[in-house]
Amino acid sequence: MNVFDALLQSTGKYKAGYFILIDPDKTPVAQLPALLTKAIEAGVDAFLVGGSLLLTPDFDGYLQTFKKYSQHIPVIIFPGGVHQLSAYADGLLFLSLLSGRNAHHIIGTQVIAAPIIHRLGIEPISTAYLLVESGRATSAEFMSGTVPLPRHKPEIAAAHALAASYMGFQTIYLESGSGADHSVPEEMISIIYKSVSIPLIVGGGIRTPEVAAKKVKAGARFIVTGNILEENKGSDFIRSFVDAVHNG
Ligand code: 1GP
Repeated sequence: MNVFDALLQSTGKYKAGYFILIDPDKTPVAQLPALLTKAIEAGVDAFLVGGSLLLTPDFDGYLQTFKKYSQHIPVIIFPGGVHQLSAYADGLLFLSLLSGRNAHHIIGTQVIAAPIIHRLGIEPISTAYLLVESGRATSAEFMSGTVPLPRHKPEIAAAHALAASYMGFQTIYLESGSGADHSVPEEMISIIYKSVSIPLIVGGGIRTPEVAAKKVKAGARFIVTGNILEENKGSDFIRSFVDAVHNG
């Protein structure tokens, strides 16, 4: 079974699955053993690895260490660009920035990446990436040079989600951006959830288990947090997120 289907199955007994995003530029390789052990003990469902810049050299080496400590938990690349590809992951989010109107980020980068992904033999998880306005400009917004979806226009977001579903994407990632002031509004998640049957990943600016649970109640199938766990939180903190996401 492929990685994404296996994840849907392994988290099927919960309301939603919980992913932790680890940015190699913020988490040095030496911190991985302790962080991953803690996260696995707490019950996370998958690790996402990537960042907007990736200044850390030797992405392969980073992922090799990652895989050494990730045990049975899937490691999925969340790439900020074609330089973030590696054979030492279980899969990658094959992102298309459908909320933007920059063809390079909708199909250009994907054409460059596809033959490399094929050669590396990692599983691409076709993902419609929808950036949502969240207060101050986020890295994803700035780096992609695109205008995010207006946060108070859920019907526009829902139209994008429907288009993504008709285009055959496996999943939709509703993204407020790393460290966002405001997370994706529940109203938007809920309208999209009612419009499409493909699973929704929701991330960006989620800082408490209570907020994570609200996203799950609104229809998120997977929750992603990044920044909050880079602040050296203990396993009890991670477990409180796991519980909130699993139980909604
Ligand atoms: C960013 O959705 C992820 O791409 C996670 O965001 O770092 O704000 O949790 P945070």
